[in-house]
Amino acid sequence: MNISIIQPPQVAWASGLFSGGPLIRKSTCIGNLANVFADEQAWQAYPPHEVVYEVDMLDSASTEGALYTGVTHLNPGKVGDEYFMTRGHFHARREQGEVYCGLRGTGLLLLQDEQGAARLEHVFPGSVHIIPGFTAHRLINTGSDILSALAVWPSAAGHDYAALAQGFSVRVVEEGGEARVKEINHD
Ligand code: PAN
Ligand code: ZN
Repeated sequence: MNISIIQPPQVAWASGLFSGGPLIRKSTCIGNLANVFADEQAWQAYPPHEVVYEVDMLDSASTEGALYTGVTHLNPGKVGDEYFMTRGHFHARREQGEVYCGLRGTGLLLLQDEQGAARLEHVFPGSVHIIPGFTAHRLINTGSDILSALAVWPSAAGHDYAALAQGFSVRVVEEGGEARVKEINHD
């Protein structure tokens, strides 16, 4: 028998950069994030093509039972006093979970259940985050470096952005040089 030994793709843990695999890259710019940040005027004042985050994903199988692997690189920055963050989503298949691992930079992972109850976890190099099903998730960069986090999730999970059109129930802003969590009342 002639068994071949395959060279897998690699991720550089310190930077989250992939090499050696077919990759798909998706950039999300300020202009793509309408109604995400609270300060509409500050958002309008940004060049729309300024990149907020990039996701590099291994181009792998999308069949039921398969897993996707991707790294999100979230730039440091603020819109008004609110830190740069990902759009955030529930999975279209609500019961499907995900694992995030912090690689570079510091920030927060905002988790919110379907009843609107939110919690936050610190993200840092080496942090491991178990995101259960039925839980929306968003990364927030509260540091001055790029925040990079590796994620593994079921290919069949899908993304539901519309369910959070009203927004999450907390916002994280800078106040006096520190991150402060503000609760939002949507009623
Ligand atoms: C991540 C996210 C990534 C970008 O790969 O998709 O951080 O965030 P948004 O999708 O909210 O723009 C993930 O959670 N996948 O399921
Ligand atoms: Zn997800």
